[in-house]
Amino acid sequence: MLEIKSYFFCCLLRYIQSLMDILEFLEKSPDEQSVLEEFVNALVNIRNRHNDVVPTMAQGVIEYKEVFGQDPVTSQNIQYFLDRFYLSRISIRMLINQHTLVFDGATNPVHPNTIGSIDPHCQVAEVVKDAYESAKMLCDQYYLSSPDLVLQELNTNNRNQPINIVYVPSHLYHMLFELFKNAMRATIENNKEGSNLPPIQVMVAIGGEDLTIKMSDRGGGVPFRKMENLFSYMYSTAPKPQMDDKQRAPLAGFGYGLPISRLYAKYFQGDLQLYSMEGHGTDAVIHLKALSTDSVERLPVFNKTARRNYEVTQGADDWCVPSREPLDLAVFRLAK
Ligand code: W6P
Repeated sequence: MLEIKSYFFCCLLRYIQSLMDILEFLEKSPDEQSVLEEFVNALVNIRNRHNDVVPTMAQGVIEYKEVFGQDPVTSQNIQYFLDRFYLSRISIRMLINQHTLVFDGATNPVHPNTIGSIDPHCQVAEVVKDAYESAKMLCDQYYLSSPDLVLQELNTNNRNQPINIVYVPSHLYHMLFELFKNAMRATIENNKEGSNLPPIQVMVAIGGEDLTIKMSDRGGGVPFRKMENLFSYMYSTAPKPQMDDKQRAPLAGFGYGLPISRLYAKYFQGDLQLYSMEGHGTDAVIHLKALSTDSVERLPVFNKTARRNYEVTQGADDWCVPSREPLDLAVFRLAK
């Protein structure tokens, strides 16, 4: 038990340290240049201190499972806590990044028009291509082939203009990279013998309210019963596979890529959803706000409702026949 808690306590101690680092500045004058520089250094220090929070928490969940096993109630509680915890983390790190970049004074030579990490004209298709190329590189390394990309843009608002929105390109890249890795792995695993891999199709559309990105693969899909697990912190963590060769890291399949990508989408009032047709393939859809006035920060608050979520122990399921592995499949697997 002590060992399990140590991962979480380790994180907690670091948050206390960071709070104390910040409180130091209460007595200092923001008008002094040296204090401003010190503050930026403190922020950089804090950011680095918390770099590995996600893998550390994941390790805690893995060890919890080894001792107590996994059950739907615990899974739901962990889901509730980590979704809110990681959304807060996305927010505070965005704020730190923004401060350090803006107070650094230098413009980004590659993207001179960005304001901190925000691009007022983020060209969505360009980010799609970048994320595709990075995932393709990993895929080629691991599988020695990769599916093509078919990218289509529908700008009904402004014909012939590349679709662009005010957004944080690194967030969009993070989501797309994660989706591409999953789509590529499914495509290859489902077309083992075939030399003609079906391409991954991406459609970008913008309307009056929404910007939507749909990524379709023909990777055979995921059974409906298992869809929820793709976003589960408890069910999607497995011990890190032993990698003898760093060059051949598996493409996806462990870690928190999908749930955290969904949080990035939700952070600016969007969402990320998966629709699958088992036997065919999967559509991953990122919904974002087209208008910057709608893209406001979405943050968890700690109020009575939140407190109740931590206090009340969930009752038993009130539906008969719990969803489980189909029996014949389980028997089939044992027979194999
Ligand atoms: C799959 C599973 C998945 C997750 C996320 C994105 C695409 C896909 N395709 O088969």
